[in-house]
Amino acid sequence: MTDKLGSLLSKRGPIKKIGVIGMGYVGIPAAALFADAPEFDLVLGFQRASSSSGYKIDMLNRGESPLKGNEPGLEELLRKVVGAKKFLCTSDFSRISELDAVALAIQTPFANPKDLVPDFTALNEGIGNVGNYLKPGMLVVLESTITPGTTGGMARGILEERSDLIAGEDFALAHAPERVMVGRLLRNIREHDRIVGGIDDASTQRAAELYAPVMTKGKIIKMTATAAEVTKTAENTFRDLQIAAVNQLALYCEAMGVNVYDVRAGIDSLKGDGITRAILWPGAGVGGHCLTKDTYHLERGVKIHEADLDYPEGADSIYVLARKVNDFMPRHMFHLTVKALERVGRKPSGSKIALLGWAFINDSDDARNPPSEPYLDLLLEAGIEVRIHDPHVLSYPDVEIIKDLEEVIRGADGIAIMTAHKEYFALDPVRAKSLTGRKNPVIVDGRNVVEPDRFIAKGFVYKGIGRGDKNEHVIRT
Ligand code: SAJ
Repeated sequence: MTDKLGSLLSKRGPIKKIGVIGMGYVGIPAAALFADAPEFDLVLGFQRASSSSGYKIDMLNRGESPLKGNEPGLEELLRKVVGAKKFLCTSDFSRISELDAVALAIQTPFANPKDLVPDFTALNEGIGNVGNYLKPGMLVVLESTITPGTTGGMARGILEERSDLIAGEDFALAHAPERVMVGRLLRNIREHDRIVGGIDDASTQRAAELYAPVMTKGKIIKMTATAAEVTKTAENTFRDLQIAAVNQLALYCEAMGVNVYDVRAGIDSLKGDGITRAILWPGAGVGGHCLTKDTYHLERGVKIHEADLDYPEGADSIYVLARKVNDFMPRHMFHLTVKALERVGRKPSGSKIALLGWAFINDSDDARNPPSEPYLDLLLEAGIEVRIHDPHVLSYPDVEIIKDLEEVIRGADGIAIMTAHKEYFALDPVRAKSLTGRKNPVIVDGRNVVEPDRFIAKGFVYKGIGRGDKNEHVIRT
């Protein structure tokens, strides 16, 4: 820390005016909570007035949430902070110059995971906008999940080049990654511990000052900017790895005629001193905006330091392998579907499948990178006619989502469950069978939603991920 930054920050005093760039699943709840904190006077939410997302500006300034799906407490909080004139959404980026702190919450997808090439277009534009209006003594925080090294590298470079100011001397710079999940955005920000990593101690301290007022249960965990970037990408990579481990176990259990859920319960039973067991749930795939890409951010981060990496000669990264296993699960669902149809003498071509669940996660409308999409592509390639049901997802490009579950099942040769929406746990084998009009309809369960015996008893041909104990059952005629 240079004394210069320290004195600039103390001269500026406590953070009062905040900006949040990117009005999405991360930026909107963050801005609303900052605005609701008595410590802060005003929060500006910055949104480009683009044709695709400009509509959000007026909605937010009416106190309405443009986020789809149920987000407990968010709409009320927005109405409150807009009503109190503590939150305003604008596309006028020049107002950044009047702020004490700016947080960037912009999507960081991968253009090409294979070559580890991220698409930082939107992020760079956001950082550039901050750089254009940056003033001495301001704090810039990156909440987006980014490749380790980005805060002190690319982001710092753009900010310094645009502002002619020096990070760590004239302004503070930090990474404080988001840890939110749809359906509980506000609670996650309030209750999860917050990783805060500055390019220097003053930046870390200033960023901690920004987040402390919005946290109820969570505590601030301080570290360097790069350690914070690794923490975020690694925590999602580890979750993806844990899911891949149980997905691989599920494939093994199918091959060995064993029920993975018995095995899982067995493994999970070993508890006690020093034994932590986080065995997750197998399923039809891993979707969403986070686990599908954060591994590649971590891999890209270490690639930059490749020269110093000591790793088994010629061995693949277990993290990338985990991605491959999880990306394989929709194809495994396809293989199970074809095998089930073959058991009733049906060729894939010309068969009809009712695909249940388009959202990437249960009881949500979030359809970012849904595992159902690669599954659908494989079904269509095989000449299978598909009707899709999802109780929450309203629309999706080039895909028709039908709200009437019975209409989707009517006349189908089989049912495939891709998302564990609670509605599907009530699926009735008698009603479903009569809707299909088939003597032996098939059901392929990608989320262990149905009780196999209830369906097998009614003449269904059952296949389930990890259900080696049932997948070759005797067909009841
Ligand atoms: N999934 C499984 N088996 C499991 C858990 C999940 O197949 O046991 C699948 C889900 O069906 C879904 C995908 O994985 O398709 C992702 O599910 P998720 O529960 O990880 O949901 P995300 O991606 O929204 O949330 C993750 C969380 N990360 C961690 O818990 C380490 C969340 O805390 C992060 O805030 C979020 O990523 C993010 O934004 O990074």
